[in-house]
Amino acid sequence: MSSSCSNDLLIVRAATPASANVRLVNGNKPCEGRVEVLYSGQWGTVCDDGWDLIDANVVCRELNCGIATGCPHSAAFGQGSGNIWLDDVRCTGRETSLHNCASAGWGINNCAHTEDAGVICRVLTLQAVLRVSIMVNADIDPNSPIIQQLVLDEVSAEKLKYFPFSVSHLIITATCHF
Ligand SMILES: [Ca+2]
Ligand SMILES: [Ca+2]
Repeated sequence: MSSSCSNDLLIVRAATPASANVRLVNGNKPCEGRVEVLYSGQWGTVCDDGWDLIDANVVCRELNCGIATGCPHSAAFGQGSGNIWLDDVRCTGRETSLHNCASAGWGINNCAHTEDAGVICRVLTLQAVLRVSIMVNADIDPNSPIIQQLVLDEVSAEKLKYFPFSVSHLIITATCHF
């Protein structure tokens, strides 16, 4: 009367730092490095005075890089050059951008580049398994790319919005009945 099949589809969403205003330089991985902020059209560094995990966490979140596990001081990721834009940074942790955190003021500092601040972020990953059931006519191959894409589109649009965190790997088990 009925038969079924299952397809395992894998969606990989790589964490890619994306922000116009802050960047991480000279890290070994994409989500770590010396913190640089863009202000007045120029990139500059952040002084490590008062630089802590709360501040680093704001940067990690702004970059879609998960949570901060480190806030290294003393130019751990090398010394920058040019402006030292921020000093005595005092984020509350609720800011959506480092630009919104309290500090001594743009360009006001008593620092040298030997004190450049860094961050180490850890990308939160979730392995989510969604079981999707679809109905197809017997003359349609449920393994065809078109059907698989339809399932993916449906899941991407309707289901992913319920995940409040970034999904790095999504395994869809599509069960097909016909
Ligand atoms: Ca601080
Ligand atoms: Ca200072």
